[in-house]
Amino acid sequence: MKSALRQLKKSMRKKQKYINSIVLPLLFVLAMTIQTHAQARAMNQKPKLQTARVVITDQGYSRTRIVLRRGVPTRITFLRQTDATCATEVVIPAYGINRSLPLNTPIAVSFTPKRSGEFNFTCGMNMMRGKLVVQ
Ligand SMILES: [Cu+2]
Repeated sequence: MKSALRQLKKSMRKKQKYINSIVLPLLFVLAMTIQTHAQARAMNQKPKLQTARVVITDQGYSRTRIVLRRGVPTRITFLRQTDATCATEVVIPAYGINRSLPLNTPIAVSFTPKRSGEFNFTCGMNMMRGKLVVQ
């Protein structure tokens, strides 16, 4: 009788050891995996719109490099604040865009970058230049 009880205790202890060594680590890995997947999904979610703003002053374009994500609808707002440069229009040849920029009037240019690479935006005479970097 006593030995049977001891046997039972022993087997329960074994079971507990088994749970500690196998099941708990598995649960931990499972939890980590679920969390990692959730994070990856959140990071992969595409924004609905990406925007940038370029101001044109006596110094030229306020920025000459705009990094964009491929496949995400894009709106770039150009604002010309000076008559001293020739940037009275903006041209983005890769997207067939050619818009005039009236003084002190924000002009929004919209497109969706389909290919990765570097594409110019320029003034009407291709003298002032900036780059769209599509990744
Ligand atoms: Cu020019």
